[in-house]
This record gives sequence, structure tokens and C-alpha cells, in this order.
Amino acid sequence: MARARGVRLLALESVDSTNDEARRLIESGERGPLWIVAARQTRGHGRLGREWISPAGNLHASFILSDFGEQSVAPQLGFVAGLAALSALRAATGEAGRFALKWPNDLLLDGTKLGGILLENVGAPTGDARAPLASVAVIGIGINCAEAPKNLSFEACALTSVGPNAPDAATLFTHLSDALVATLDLWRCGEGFARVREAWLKKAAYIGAPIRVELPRETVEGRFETIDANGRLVLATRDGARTIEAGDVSLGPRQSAGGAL
Ligand code: BT5
Repeated sequence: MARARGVRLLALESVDSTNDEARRLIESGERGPLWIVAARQTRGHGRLGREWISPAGNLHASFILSDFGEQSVAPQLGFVAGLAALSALRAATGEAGRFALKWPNDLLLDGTKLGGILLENVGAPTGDARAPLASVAVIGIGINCAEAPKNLSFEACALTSVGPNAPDAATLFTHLSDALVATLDLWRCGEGFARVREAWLKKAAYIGAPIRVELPRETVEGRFETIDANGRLVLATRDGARTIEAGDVSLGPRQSAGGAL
């Protein structure tokens, strides 16, 4: 399906980061739609420059997309990507209930981190002096198909835990590329975001649960109410509702020093 829509594929054995490769290609004129897939990454990264451990056997892919309308809708693509990844995981494994989405950008299997999404925007030269830069989106998706890193500060998992029929990275990618086309159709450059949001919420982890959100300068606690029409997290705190643009979510209130008996 993706190929029929004119989506191209660049398959690499090894690269520093498929998102960084996408950025370089955009700088030299690429405008997509193009998938860049690498068997392994030597400098894969997550948000805020954090390392993304990327051994061979896992899925590392970035999608270049332009002409998606207003720049203001670009952040919605993180939700489009999450939903597409989830439907690819379901289709490839036949497992419906074990996968979930964790705001803003994590993919969970049985409540544990299986993958993540890194959405970036690149300003691309247009050659038009009146509007010299156009925004091109890079949607990076990493999924641990074969191997999960150990020694993280939290537990991560790999798709092999679904059982002996777990799909390999190439099979999962085929599902992902089709699912992204279908989810972009649902999204319709932002006009369909309400439906994307609704579908995303149905698969969201921790809704209604007590959570804590780490922000650059503080950690806030409260109940995860919903995500708003712009995809921001709405937290019911003791001081009222608080809307959060970006942060790291964990389940439950902060552990008190010394622990509980
Ligand atoms: C993410 O960031 O979860 C987004 C990861 C996106 C990776 C893809 S792979 C293709 C494309 N090219 C790239 O260079 N990136 C994208 P964040 O929420 O910041 O989470 C990063 C944190 O997850 C790290 O600080 C580690 O704690 C943890 N982590 C690192 N590698 C992991 C892995 N393979 N599986 C699970 N957790 C991991």
C-alpha cells in the first residue's frame, strides 16, 4: 500500500541515526515521502539527546514527510506515529491487548517500554525569498524486535516476549509502513486529529491513574485526566488542572525516601 502511494524506501545496513540521515537528506533537497531504515544505529537518540540503544535485529526507521499543511499541526504527528506503530504491532503479532501508548512518545508491551518515537522538524530551504523555510517532519520510530537493553534506570522489553511467533524487524516494518499511510489518511493534515486523539486515548496507558511527570525544573503529581485537543497532557493536581506540553511520565506518586514498610 505504501509503495502504491509513492512512498520510497532507503534501506541501510548501519547509520549513526536514521533521523540524522533524514535531516541530511532534507538539507540536500529530499522532501519525502521516504522511509529510511537501518539494521543498526551507531548514535541513535531519543528526546533531549538521550541515547537510543540500537543493536542489529531491532527496528530503526524514520519517515520524511512534507506538505502536511500548517506547521502548527506538526506536533500531532507524534500521535499519528504512535497509533500507526500500535496497529502495526497488533497486525504483526495478532496480540490486541498487550500493547499500549504512553504519553507522549513511548510504546509499551505488558506495561514495559518496547519502543519510542522521536518527532523532529527540519526547516527546509524553499528558494522563495518571501517564505525561505518550509517545515519538513521527520518521524523516527524505534522498536526492540530482537533485544532490549539491560541496565537502564527502568525495565525495557523486546517483542520476542510475545512468544515464538514474534515478527522480525523486516516483517514489522512492512506492517508499519502500511499502517502509517492508513493513519495519515485518518489524520488528514490535522482535520482528523479528533479521531486520532480518540483512538490514541483508547490505547493510552495510565489514564485515570496517579502519575508523576518530570519536567525540567520540577516533578508534578496528579491524576492523568486526558490529553487535550492539542495533544497536551491534562493532569488533575491538588491545585487544580494543569496542562503539560512535554515531560517524562511514571506511574504512581514519588517514592518517599526510606521506602514504605
Ligand atoms: C524515545 O526517546 O523513546 C524515542 C526513541 C526513538 C528512537 C528512534 S530509532 C529510529 C530514529 N533514529 C533515532 O536516532 N531515533 C529514532 P526518550 O523518550 O527520550 O527515551 C530515551 C530513553 O529510553 C533513554 O534515556 C534510555 O533510558 C531508554 N532507552 C534507550 N534505548 C532504549 C531501547 N532500545 N529500548 C527501550 N528504552 C531505551
